[in-house]
Amino acid sequence: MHFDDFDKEMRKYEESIDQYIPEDKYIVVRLDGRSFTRLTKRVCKFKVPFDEKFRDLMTDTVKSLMESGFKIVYGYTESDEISLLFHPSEDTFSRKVRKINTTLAGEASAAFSLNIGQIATFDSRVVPLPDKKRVGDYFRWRQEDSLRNALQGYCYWTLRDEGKTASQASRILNRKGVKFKKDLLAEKGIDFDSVPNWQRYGCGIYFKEIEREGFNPIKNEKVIAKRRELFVDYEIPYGVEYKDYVLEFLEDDV
Ligand SMILES: Nc1nc2c(ncn2[C@@H]2O[C@H](COP(=O)(O)OP(=O)(O)OP(=O)(O)O)[C@@H](O)[C@H]2O)c(=O)[nH]1
Ligand SMILES: [Mg+2]
Repeated sequence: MHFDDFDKEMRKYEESIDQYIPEDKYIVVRLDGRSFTRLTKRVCKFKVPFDEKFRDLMTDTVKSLMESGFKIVYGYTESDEISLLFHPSEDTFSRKVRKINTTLAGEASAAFSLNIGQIATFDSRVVPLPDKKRVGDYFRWRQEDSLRNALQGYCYWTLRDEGKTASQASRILNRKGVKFKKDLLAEKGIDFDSVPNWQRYGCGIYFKEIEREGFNPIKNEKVIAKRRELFVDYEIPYGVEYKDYVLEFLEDDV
């Protein structure tokens, strides 16, 4: 059989489960560290419940992803997960799900592994969203997840610090609401509403236009050069305001 025919015949199997994100859907991609409970507790012994070194590894990974060639206008990270918002005009790989997922999971795993000095991997899923309202809801959802995790983490580690075993601490917190948990922390002198913003709400990463002073040796004069630099926001707004904050990035001129 001629190779071209053979190629066509075989490729149809490879392409049989390919999916594409329609042009009228917004693209968000979420990546999550694989078995990071083990990595953060046993392998690297990061501080609990939060460690700035771990946070910086995550924000550096988001920066690598935002510079990897896709039109990503906003990145968000909390715990071991990353969410990326694509510009509506994104058409890399014809918006093929397989290519987007595998490329970004590969980039994130490589960047994080190089920075930490050992193998660490991320999974990736594309989340197609129907409209701006849902884009806003998506990011508010992940922010609520961050807030819930932070409160749980503070309570759990406070109980562990005072000598409770893992199962005792989990039992005490099982099915308890926000008020119970905040009161528990208050009794131990921790005002949960005052813990650092990034721990409760996560970090936002976006491009900022920076003006840098340069020198033109031909004209022998100072020049102002504009360039886009990635900026990490550790003080992102919460709730409805966060939604407006995120949606503005969709208006970015890429
Ligand atoms: N010590 C420490 N751990 C952290 C920090 N941020 C996130 N983690 C841990 O990262 C883990 C993330 O949880 P998951 O993604 O649900 O669990 P996982 O073990 O990665 O499991 P899979 O994602 O299903 O592979 C949790 O155990 C968190 O406690 C941090 O700043 N310090
Ligand atoms: Mg994980």
